[in-house]
Amino acid sequence: ASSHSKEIAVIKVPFGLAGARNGAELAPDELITAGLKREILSLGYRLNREVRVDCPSQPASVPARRQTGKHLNEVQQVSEKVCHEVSSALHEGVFPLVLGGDHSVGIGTLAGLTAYYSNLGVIWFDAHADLNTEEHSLTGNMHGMSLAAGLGHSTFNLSKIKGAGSFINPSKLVYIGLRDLDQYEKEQIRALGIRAFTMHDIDRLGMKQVIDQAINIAGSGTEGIHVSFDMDCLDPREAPGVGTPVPGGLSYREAHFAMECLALSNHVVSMELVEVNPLLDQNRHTARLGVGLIASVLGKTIL
Ligand code: NNH
Ligand code: MN
Ligand code: MN
Ligand code: MN
Repeated sequence: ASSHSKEIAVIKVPFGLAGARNGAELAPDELITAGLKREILSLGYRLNREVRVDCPSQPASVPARRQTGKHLNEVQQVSEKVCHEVSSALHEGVFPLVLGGDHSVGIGTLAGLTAYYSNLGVIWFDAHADLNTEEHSLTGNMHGMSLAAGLGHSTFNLSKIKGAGSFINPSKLVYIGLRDLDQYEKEQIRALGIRAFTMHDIDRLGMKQVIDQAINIAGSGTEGIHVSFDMDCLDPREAPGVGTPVPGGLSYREAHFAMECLALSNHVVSMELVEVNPLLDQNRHTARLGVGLIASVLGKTIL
């Protein structure tokens, strides 16, 4: 599967229990309402299927101890279902497009990708690094632990998910848009040597240099690039409808330009878009921006 395979599986994951506030569970429907399917079809893709993963909306029990991550059981259930849907699509040659949900959905996406790929590049667009473990997280929110799970650092990690393959290689992981890191996450990025393009780097180098280098790192010597797109990488003026807005983010054109370059690279094999929060949005603005960015990754051009 790659972005030139013209079949897409839209995998909707209405799960918001692992975020900082309610609302992300409403995003898959909001993205559909904002015109996602129309965009996909007008780009010449076939909608192979549209799956809605059944997600718990009320915790089955009192939240688990903070040290185990809040709502661990629910996150685990959702991760296994998402893993199954993503790996099924890949095995059929269909491009998986995962619609979160909060970013804990990314654990299941990575699990499903590693079921199929053993050498995957990942570009993680985010204001945050999502590298916390249960022990180091200051909030206990598992949307801040997705990459720790993907790399195998947290107790709940890919090895606990039925069907997942091996962990993500940190040397093939690239961040874009970071600006709000916990101390432990800073230490981890340094210790692991992860390429991290912070907002400072984007200001200094410009998005063209940043995305070219990111594609080079994640796309050379790998089977392809997975794009994990947390909408809070954008500036809150562009994307107000996210659970944890942080000032000083990507502009509209920086984000679109990065997506357009990814499309031109022909290396993208899957995408997820997470953390849209319709309850905090203004006139569906953030959802519509998310749809536009997905269209750009799938090859929409201005001319
Ligand atoms: N680092 C913080 C935490 O662990 C914030 C994470 N919030 C996110 N991540 N939105 O992308 O809770
Ligand atoms: Mn995130
Ligand atoms: Mn984030
Ligand atoms: Mn190449």
